[in-house]
Amino acid sequence: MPTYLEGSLVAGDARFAIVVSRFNELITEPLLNGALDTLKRHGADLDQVTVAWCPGAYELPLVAKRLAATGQYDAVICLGAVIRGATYHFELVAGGAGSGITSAALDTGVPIIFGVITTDTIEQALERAGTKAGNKGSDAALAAIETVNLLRQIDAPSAG
Ligand code: INI
Repeated sequence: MPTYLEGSLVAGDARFAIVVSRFNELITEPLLNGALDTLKRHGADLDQVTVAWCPGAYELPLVAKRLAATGQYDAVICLGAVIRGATYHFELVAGGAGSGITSAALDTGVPIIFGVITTDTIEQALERAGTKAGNKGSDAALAAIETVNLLRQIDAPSAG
């Protein structure tokens, strides 16, 4: 019989930071609201949540890594929107955010969640920011809670 490890979706006492980019704020503000709402509905104390605004998606990894390195957070959620139609250097910004977030998480051992929308058009981005295709900020918050609890399970199998 295998041993299954699964993180619950109960936030409990976990401490979260959110880094959100100002670029495309029309999209990123609803992502932030979705993330906060989901954290709250899963039991997190919003008074313990830190929100850091950064200029653009390209800056997300550094700010997230710095927050993770403080040791004050169990997970850091990165929220941004990179839209190809408006970005000639789309691959550079989106790729930099993605690879930087991966490195930051692996370097610090703290879950750093990729809640960055990458789309061709602003309409597609809006669909993923609380309209017909859900809210990627909310999805990112769920991923943060689940990953924190999964890591706790690995570290101490009776927890999380
Ligand atoms: N930043 C974004 O978050 N999304 C974008 O679509 C975008 N565009 O279009 O360029 C963008 N650029 C800014 C970038 O993230 C940095 O803030 C900037 O290059 C300074 O380092």
